[in-house]
Amino acid sequence: MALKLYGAAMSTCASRVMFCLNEKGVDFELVPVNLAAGEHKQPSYLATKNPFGQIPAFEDGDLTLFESRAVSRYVATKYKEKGTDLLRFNNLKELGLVEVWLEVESQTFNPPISAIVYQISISPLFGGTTNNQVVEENAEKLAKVLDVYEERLSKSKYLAGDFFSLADLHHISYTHYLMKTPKASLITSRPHVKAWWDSISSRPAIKKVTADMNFA
Ligand code: GS8
Repeated sequence: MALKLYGAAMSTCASRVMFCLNEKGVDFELVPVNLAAGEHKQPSYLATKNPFGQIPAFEDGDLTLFESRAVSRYVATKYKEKGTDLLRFNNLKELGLVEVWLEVESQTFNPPISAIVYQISISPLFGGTTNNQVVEENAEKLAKVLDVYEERLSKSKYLAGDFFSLADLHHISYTHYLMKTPKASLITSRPHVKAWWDSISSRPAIKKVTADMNFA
């Protein structure tokens, strides 16, 4: 039975899962969820897809999952022998480092970058305005995080080592949208971070998804 991903092509969280499915070379069906129509808040969606009323949700036969990072780890684990080796199960040290940078992405990188992207690009879509103070506060936080990345990426090509992993992949969704804002300079002003971004964003499996990631 085909894997099903409930979401939208432009969604940061759904795209995170699509990057992973593509890197693994696994077929799936993207089932559109109309956020504007509130489909994700309907009782049947809450009862059978994601009780928190968000996208994405994922179905593998009779198993339903949500939380994009958990779904991508499931996919990377289930298809560990297929496509790109995203979790490095054959090398415990490498796996340990992948785990570290997966956590850094969700705990340290994601909060400031998602706040910036939300303020500049998402809030205006829903009739809101951009709070520049929130943007600047989070840009300052993200700059400090990226200083650590710059140092790390001066020692290895990717975050967990000289191999592309799920840790790098998890960064792509929000960075893709940040690069469309004036705050792209946070990335481009750091040579090692920029080289890393150029490398991970130009992978064919990634470009297949980012081609459809536009808010406008
Ligand atoms: C966050 C899901 C989320 O924020 C994950 O899956 O990683 N931690 C979760 N989904 C957003 C769209 S993100 O592109 C969403 O569904 N927003 C609508 C809403 O919350 O009502």
